[in-house]
Amino acid sequence: MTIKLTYFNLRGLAEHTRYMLHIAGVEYEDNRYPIDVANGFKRPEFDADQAKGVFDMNMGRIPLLEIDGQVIGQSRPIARYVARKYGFMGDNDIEAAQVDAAFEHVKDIVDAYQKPRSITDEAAKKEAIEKWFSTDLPTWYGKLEKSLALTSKKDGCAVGSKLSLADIGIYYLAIFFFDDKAANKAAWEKCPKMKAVVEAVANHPKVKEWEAKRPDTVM
Ligand SMILES: N[C@@H](CCC(=O)N[C@@H](CS)C(=O)NCC(=O)O)C(=O)O
Repeated sequence: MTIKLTYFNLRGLAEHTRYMLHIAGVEYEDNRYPIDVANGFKRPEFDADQAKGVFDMNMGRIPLLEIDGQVIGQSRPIARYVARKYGFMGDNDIEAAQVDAAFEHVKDIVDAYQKPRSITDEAAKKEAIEKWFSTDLPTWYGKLEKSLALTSKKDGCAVGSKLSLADIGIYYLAIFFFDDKAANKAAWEKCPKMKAVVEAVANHPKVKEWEAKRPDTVM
């Protein structure tokens, strides 16, 4: 089987999948389009292929996953496909749905952050972002914590008793997603279940190996 994951040379929307493929020891082509983030996100090679229709299956966008020439679009269906195929969806159908739900909880938090982030007035934005990290995010994490208490069967696992896509999603949110990493950490460190998940993923030997090996990118 040949597997090719296409995205920019960024973590972005492909990294959950890259973590799982690396942890599972799957051989795949990690195809990365160059992108110059510092200069207005220029990506001439991507633009040329987009114009040629290379990404038409995915409405002109990436990531794309190709398995023996068959193409899947959309980052979350790609992540779920890989999670199902390589054992990151829990131990049964209920756990699979719970993993999926926890992955959506994380997305809800990410989506909620877009509101303060997109305020155009600079002073109002600063105030809203301060409130986000001091009040809103701790509230979200408190809710996530209560949910994990009901789905986790082992310390360090969001759902059931094995590493899942939910753990990868929570870890990514805790470590890489927010610009203000210190304020984010101050919030999740107060949530023991979430903290245990973050630490379990961070200390996974294959996660450490991937983070040491992967290209160093700004996002
Ligand atoms: N909902 C899609 C969004 C995909 C998306 O917006 N990809 C961006 C890169 S992060 C893209 O390819 N944009 C096309 C462009 O910039 O022209 C997903 O999660 O995969």
